[in-house]
Amino acid sequence: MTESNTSRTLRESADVVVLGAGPAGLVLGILLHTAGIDCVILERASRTHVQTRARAGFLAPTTVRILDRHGLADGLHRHGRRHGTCEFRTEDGRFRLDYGALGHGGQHHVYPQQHLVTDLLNHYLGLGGRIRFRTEALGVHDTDGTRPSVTACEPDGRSTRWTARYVAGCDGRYGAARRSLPPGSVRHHAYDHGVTWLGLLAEAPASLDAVGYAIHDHGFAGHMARTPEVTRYYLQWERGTPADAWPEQRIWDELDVRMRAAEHGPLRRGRLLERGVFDLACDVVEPLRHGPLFLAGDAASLLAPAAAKGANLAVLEAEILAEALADALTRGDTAGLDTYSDRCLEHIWRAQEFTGWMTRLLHAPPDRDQDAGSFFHAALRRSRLASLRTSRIHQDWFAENYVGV
Ligand code: RFL
Repeated sequence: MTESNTSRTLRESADVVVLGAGPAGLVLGILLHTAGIDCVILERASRTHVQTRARAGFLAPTTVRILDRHGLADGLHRHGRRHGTCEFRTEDGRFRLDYGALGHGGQHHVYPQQHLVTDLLNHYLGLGGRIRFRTEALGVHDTDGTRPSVTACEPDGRSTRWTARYVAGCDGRYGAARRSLPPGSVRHHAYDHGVTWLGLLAEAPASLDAVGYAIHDHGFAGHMARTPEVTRYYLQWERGTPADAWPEQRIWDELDVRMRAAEHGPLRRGRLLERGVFDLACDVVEPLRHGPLFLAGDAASLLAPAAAKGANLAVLEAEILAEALADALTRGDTAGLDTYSDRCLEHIWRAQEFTGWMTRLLHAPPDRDQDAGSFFHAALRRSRLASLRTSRIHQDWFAENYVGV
């Protein structure tokens, strides 16, 4: 509701102001709106940008259950594909794990994040949900009191001050929510795995019917299906090298080498639609709350994409937070808000642990011949893989963690 309107600052209010329209913010917005809570989503990017930003693709069974529970999984069931196999390629040959038949028998659904975001957005708008695109939150204020506010920059350059009962920071690692946490109010645990990846989207069908993880002296290479026409590839990349440093031909040749295409079959090549360089770094904010400001998704914790956990955690946290906010606003029961951080951190640390384990499994330290320590770590990695290849108990553990959040 607009409270007053001056030429300089527009004043508005909502019970919950949600920052960011990624998976976390949209699921949260839908569940709050459905519970009759007055909320608004402020999103920095345009609608087109939000609906076309390619990122995740592997959704865990828990995520699908949550989306099913709230009637949000129609598109996913119609167009997504089930997936339950991964293949490791190393100097010792290759082996496959049918993780969908191991552990608790969980499979992924492969459904590109931008399609999920489009479905969520359409659902939210269909409910009459309020969202402001191209509106950047600049800061969250008054978080030491009970009436926080958010300053935001509108598409026309004017600023708005939103007052709220609660603010949900779902605006990622570099968003306004994190920036607005007063110094010393939370702990920030950051860790850099020391590895950089070049992420690629290729206009080409998948080259194998499995997630491919290739470990090579040149570095890691990965293959993940997205849609029948588009496949994601990864190349371990020298830190500091720009994404466009290599021509397409060289990238495909290097993927061939690392994925050992000569031995195991050719890769289906296609135009590279997108390239992005990112460091395998991770962090956790603890607790995920400062007064009436709550963090969810990448704003709460960033995970390296080695184990495909980020979007899954974002959806899980959004559901937990929505329930807690609805209890607080409709019944005055704040117990859920008080335990929100601890409940989510349990899942986050478990996901961080497995992601760290995957990262150490997939990356041979460079220059291993020159450095005794590097040789030692490479030998540990090889032994870890041998255990995964041969031990059913290890495989069950892997499967449970690989699809779980
Ligand atoms: P998002 O999706 O980043 O959305 C945040 C939104 O906030 C907006 N925003 C702001 N809005 C207003 N004011 C501000 N000041 C703002 N600052 C930012 C942004 O425009 C954006 O729209 O965060 P969310 O919702 O927390 O979701 C997290 C996931 O997007 C992320 O964890 C995953 O993409 C990670 N990830 C994967 N996760 C999986 O579960 N499975 C996967 O297969 C998987 N593959 C991946 C991935 C991440 C990747 N990247 C980004 C390196 C593959 C890749 C390549």
